[in-house]
Amino acid sequence: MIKRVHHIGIAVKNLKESTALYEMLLGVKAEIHEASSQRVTEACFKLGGEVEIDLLEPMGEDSAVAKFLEKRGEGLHHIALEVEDINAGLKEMEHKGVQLIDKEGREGVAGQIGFLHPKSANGVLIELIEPKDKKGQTPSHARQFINKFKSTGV
Ligand code: CMX
Repeated sequence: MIKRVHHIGIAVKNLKESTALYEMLLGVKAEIHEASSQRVTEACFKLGGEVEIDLLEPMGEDSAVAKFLEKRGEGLHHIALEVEDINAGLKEMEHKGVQLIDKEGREGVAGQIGFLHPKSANGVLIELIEPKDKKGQTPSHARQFINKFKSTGV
């Protein structure tokens, strides 16, 4: 059900300085996005089309990343794992007894996302993501529609 590591999120205090540092370290230019739903500005490094590294600077002092920086300082914030269908992925985790932060997927910059609680994963925050740029695949809302028709025998 888990397809691959989609991205790794790193919390930083100063996005401008950290972006310059990681552009030097990784040898690629970052794309900058404002993810207001997650209350972060992020610098996204696409590495050869595979795993991405995202630097996250908080928007606002009471945001999740601001609280993280205050408690733990800069460093690994979350690991994002790609799934085919966000709601099916979250449901499967719940059936396995994993504590969820999100019961259903919500809109993120790169697709539908949902978080598992770090208490259920040895202190690591895990994000499930159903990317929106899956080429040649049916989006989950369309799959749900198709499955509904199949189940009614139409
Ligand atoms: N990784 C590991 N542990 C984390 C964590 C993280 N990213 N964030 C918080 N924690 C830990 C805290 O250190 C704390 O541990 P202790 O109880 O041992 O002290 C515990 O979780 C509770 O933390 P808190 O500061 O009291 O914060 P809350 O309980 O209010 O919230 C969490 C914690 C994980 C539920 C919340 O941060 C959350 O909902 N996160 C998901 C959304 C998110 O992080 N969005 C940011 C951007 C993501 C993106 O851009 O993709």
